[in-house]
Amino acid sequence: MNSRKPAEVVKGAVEAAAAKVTEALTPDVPGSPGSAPAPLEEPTTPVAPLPPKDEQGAPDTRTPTGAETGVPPTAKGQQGAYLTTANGTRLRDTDHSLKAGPRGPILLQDHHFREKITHFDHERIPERVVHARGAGAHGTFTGYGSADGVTCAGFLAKGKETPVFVRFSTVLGSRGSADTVRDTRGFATKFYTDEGTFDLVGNNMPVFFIQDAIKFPDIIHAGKPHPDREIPQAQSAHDTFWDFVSLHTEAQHHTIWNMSDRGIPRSYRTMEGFGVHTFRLINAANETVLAKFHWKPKLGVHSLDWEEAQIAAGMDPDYHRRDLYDAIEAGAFPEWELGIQVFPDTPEETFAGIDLLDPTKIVPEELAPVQAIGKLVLNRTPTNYFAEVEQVAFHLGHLPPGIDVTNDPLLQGRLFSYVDTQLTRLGGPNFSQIPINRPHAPVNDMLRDGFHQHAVHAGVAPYKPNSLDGGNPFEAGDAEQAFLDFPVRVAEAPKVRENPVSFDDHYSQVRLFWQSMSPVEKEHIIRAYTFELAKCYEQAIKERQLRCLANIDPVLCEQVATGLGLPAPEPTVPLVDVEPSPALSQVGGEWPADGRVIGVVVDETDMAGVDEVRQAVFAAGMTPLLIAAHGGKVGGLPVQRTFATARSIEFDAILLAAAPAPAPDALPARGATAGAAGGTVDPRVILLVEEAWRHAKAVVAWGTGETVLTQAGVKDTPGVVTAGSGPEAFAALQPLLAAHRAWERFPASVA
Ligand code: HDE
Repeated sequence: MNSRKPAEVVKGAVEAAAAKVTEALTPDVPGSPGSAPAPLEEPTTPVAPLPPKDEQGAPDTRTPTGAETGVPPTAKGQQGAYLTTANGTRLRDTDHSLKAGPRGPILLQDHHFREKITHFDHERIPERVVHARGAGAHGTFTGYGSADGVTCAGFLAKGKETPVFVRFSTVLGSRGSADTVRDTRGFATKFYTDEGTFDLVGNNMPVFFIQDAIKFPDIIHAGKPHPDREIPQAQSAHDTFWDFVSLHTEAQHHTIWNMSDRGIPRSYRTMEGFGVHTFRLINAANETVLAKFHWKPKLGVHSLDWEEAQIAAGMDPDYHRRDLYDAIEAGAFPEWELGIQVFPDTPEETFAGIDLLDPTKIVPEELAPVQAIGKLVLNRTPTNYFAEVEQVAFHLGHLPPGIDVTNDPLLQGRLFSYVDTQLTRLGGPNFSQIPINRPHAPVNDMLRDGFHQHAVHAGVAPYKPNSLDGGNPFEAGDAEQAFLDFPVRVAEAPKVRENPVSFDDHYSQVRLFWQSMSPVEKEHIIRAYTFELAKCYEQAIKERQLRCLANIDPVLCEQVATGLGLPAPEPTVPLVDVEPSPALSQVGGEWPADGRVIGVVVDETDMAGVDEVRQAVFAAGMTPLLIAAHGGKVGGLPVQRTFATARSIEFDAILLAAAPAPAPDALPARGATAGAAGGTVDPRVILLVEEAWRHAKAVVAWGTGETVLTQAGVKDTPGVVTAGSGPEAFAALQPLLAAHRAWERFPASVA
């Protein structure tokens, strides 16, 4: 019998298995499903369970009330080699139910059958009513100390490291919907701080559709599929959405963000994040400022092309989830800086005439710069999606000392909604005891019992005042870092159901957004409105939204009206002069290319050059995927994609090392893209290059690869380059990747 403590035994087994696996692994491209290669034949000898993959993390090992357990984080799942019942009895057979003879019937006595099927029958929990589709990762937040003057929150102190879990999501779609749909993205961060958990539950857009939380069911019912046929899934391009936003004009600002390229991010790694609301920060001297939170991605803000997003929704519906996990696995850890815009805490709660409590308004960065206060690095993927990503529960009321809420009516309503929704979704009031939600600060509440209670509470007096438990737990004061509900003065006013007058301006900032866009971004916005409205059935809804567009900008309105075949109406509100905010545009600038994916088209030609390129791409922190006529190896190098399986959306750029002749499977009967194009190059390679070109991606050829450019008709166009060798081709590619897209390929029609 092993006399060591169970935790030590588990630790030993896990570490021994991990050492074995690390020896065996020589990873090149990310995406391997397990931590060790699978053998061809079914294993027959029990072994200790394999450890998680190198890049996988899991919730910290804490008790339900926040104390460290000392168990290694890898000791999460099931640790033994033998199959057991849920209660630990070893099982002989799980493939045959217990029957009265080989031909049945099944006996009611079969407790293993009943346990297995019953548990399976209850595997699902209700998906989130919004933000159902998501992906999450673990990481670390490091404070810069630069916020010390405005908040006493300890996790922002210089050099202080805090574990975090982040969940990104779409809003409208169901759990199984595609990642790349046009929508707002959630960006929710759980900081496990020493002073209690802080949840910053933001989006990738800085404004919201509504100014009052009471209207949340209205906007969501309008955006979700129609209740009769339950279509369309995860789309805003339908009558009920446009019916609502055209009638409810405070939604117009958020709507233009959705219609812009921000609605189709390239990656979660290339999204900004926003806390949206204004928060109140409190420093050690009990002085306050108002502040808005921003996440700034290290890689810059980049988006997909609309056609690319549509192809991805079919070819790889998990596009963003895969990108996040592959990047972490490849060591290209996603990074953001947390920043704040700071405003004086005045009784009016305005800044430069902008009402800070109106969640449909931004404060342009040119008026109040974003000051960096810390850095977030995501460096661990989940070990188990359900346990971590599905069960994580965020709540705006999870605030540490030094950060307080304001009276923004949207924020106030959210403070109610998040706990309320978890009661149903996670089946009771004890969801903060689920491993991913366990705080890292000690918990001494007087909340007791309830469904799924995991804590074994000691003591007899969960009430105050008491003398039986020595008076514990005691209330804390300033000296013990207690949370302070800042005593904000509330103006004397009647109890009413109405908004402040300042909330009535629904258009000036929409115009500001439009005017801050570069010409190509404006073209994309025109395209998006035209597409979405053309998908509406009701003429009246299209006409009504055109009236809204007339109040934003006459050019925008005219262009969309032309596409819809309708007259452009006149504005009904004065078109105010606005100062554009260049920070809102994502075009221009140069950005690191970490974790980008480069497709390299090869045949047997110049495989030495291909190998050099492959090494250089890895060394630059990117992933090369070789694309060839068949799988296996070409010229001794492993092939990741074939002409039949590759699609342009997987690659940020294409390198052409060769002009491969049509492969044996280039047959129209095998697929619509495989038909003979009449040229000397495989038709799927031509399609790959044509699509990459349409999506403004860089295409670089060397050697015979140049023939592909000629046959695809893209030679000598912006962002398409020929080079003398593989290494020269990669050198030519790098500045093109830094600029993200070659938009100059497509001159814009609007200024
Ligand atoms: Fe949410 N929101 N929300 N929301 N929200 C939820 O909570 C709600 C709003 C956001 O990855 C729900 O646990 C109301 C703004 C994110 O788990 C629910 C209102 C912003 C996530 C809810 C808003 C957000 C949610 C559904 C109007 C950006 C996903 C499941 C006042 C600042 C969190 C859940 C995750 C999720 C309510 C508006 C962000 C129903 C009532 C504004 C990122 O409680």
